[in-house]
Amino acid sequence: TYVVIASFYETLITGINGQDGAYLAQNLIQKNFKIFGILRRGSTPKNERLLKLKIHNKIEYLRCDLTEHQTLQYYIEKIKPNYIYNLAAQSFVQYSFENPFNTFKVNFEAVLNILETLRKTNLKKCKFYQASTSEMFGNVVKNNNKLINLNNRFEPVSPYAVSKLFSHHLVKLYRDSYNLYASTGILFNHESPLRGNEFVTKKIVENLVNQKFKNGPVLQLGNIDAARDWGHAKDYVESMVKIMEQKKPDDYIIASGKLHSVREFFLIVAKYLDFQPKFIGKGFNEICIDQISKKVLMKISKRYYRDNELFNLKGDSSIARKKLKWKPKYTFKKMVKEMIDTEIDQ
Ligand code: G4F
Repeated sequence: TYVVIASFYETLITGINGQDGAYLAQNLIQKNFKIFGILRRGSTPKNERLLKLKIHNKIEYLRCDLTEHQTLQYYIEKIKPNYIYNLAAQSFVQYSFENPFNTFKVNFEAVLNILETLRKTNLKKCKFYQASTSEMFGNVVKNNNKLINLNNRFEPVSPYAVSKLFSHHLVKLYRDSYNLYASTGILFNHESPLRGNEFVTKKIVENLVNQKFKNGPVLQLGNIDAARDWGHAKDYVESMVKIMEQKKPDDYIIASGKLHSVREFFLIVAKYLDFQPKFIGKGFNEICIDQISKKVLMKISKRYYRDNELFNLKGDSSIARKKLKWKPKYTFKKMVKEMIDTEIDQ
């Protein structure tokens, strides 16, 4: 007699073509999960990151606007997924100041939509993961020797952070009121070669590689003394998987616990590319020149300054490390090097 063992679990990922969605799909495909990916409606499917990882034809695509309740409910009832990872978001903080309506629609309504569907269809076996964010804490910790933990208050300072906090509370509400398995990962910044170039790390890498090899234009940055706790997206999606393996739903902080400034990030990239960077001037007049070619590499632009900046966003992930046995494989330096090497090879 043979025992048939199901070799995969049905998993629905929203935002599958984002940096995290693509790495998560790759991670779960390796573990033999069956992946359904929600893509926005449009004439051509946007799946370039999935193509880069060569997993584009291992995914079943569903076309749906996440704020359309009926379509989403139809898909969820049809697939009856074991897992739903909600990674779709308007995730660019600066844009959220310019378009708070759109930010709220995607970042809040979609979550409500999924949770309501799970409640109404009574799909109790389905585990739900919500991508929460360190941005929800704002500038709550002023002392830069201190790490942010779950006992700190939330003090969001951007429309993006407020929308994410709304959803974070919504997840807890559904977990406590309806007994749904709904967890969150409060992830600090995480980067990779798949990062979109509106974010500062990828913007710097892409620009300096272009300046080095293609005579590209001068880099324009905002506040280069802002600092972030930067990890690697591949490590962070592994934490999502571990969060969903837990018996009970909960909230976890995922972070490296180390802070690096944008200036420091820029310097590492410039030096790796054999520039000899030197900063001259102050404030909005500060520039960086390459001492070999005397070319201006970077200048400051007011355009990229935020209405409200965060200064000490550094997280304490000790609970995740202990309970989930999560341990990042990448160091900061290794991550930056991978981003530059990949950019050069493209
Ligand atoms: O790369 P960023 O745009 O990322 P930000 O705002 O920290 O948000 C990212 O991480 C969050 C997790 O904590 C996520 F929730 C969010 O969705 C996103 O993934 O900016 C990083 C820092 C900021 O302090 C910004 O002011 O870099 C500073 N910066 C300086 N010049 C710049 C620039 N940021 C961008 N995007 N472009 C600049 O020219």
